[in-house]
Amino acid sequence: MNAATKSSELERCQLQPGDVLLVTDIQNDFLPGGTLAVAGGDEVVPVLNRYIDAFQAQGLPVYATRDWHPLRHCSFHAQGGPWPVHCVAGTHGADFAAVLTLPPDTTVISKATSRDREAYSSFQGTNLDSRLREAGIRRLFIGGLTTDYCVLNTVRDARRLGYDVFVLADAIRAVDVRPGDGQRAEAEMASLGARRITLDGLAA
Ligand code: VGL
Ligand code: ZN
Repeated sequence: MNAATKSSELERCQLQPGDVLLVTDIQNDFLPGGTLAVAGGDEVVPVLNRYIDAFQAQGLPVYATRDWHPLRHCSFHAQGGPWPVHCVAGTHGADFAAVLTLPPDTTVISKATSRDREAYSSFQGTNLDSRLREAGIRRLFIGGLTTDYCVLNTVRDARRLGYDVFVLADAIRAVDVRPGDGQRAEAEMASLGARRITLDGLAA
């Protein structure tokens, strides 16, 4: 158990209609062996599979986001950006991890698809908000990669847009470019009113 999940502020919660699971960027390039591997990124996959089972068991929807960059995306080193080449659309590195058990009816949201624009939030430049509204979604359960970029920025937008947010504290990992970035991101999300749960906190 990592330091984050030891926090006392974990909640319990019962899944209900209007809930959605948002599986964030579980793509080969963010996992060990990938070009932008996140430490422990593989550890969240079996946990997310259990969240997927829990949502499926209740007939609740699962959405999966993916970083989906064109070649020469502005975020890549050769273009002056902060990152190595990663998650180029249509490549193996951009594929969802094979061990992730996404349901066949998963809604896939691709982000950061324009060459000259970075988008860490899954709401930015996508139709995620309208998809969720059309589906009557009120509460967003978000896990995946990375705590300090996509998860953080998606939670910021979700709270601004009025969604209730639960961060899956046992199913996120940070890039931690600067040590402590992941911890600071978790603190900011909590300050924005995002609640934290773990698998144990999901009532059957
Ligand atoms: C992300 C780094 C680079 C993310 C995307 O989705 O968290 N992080 N590109
Ligand atoms: Zn990216």
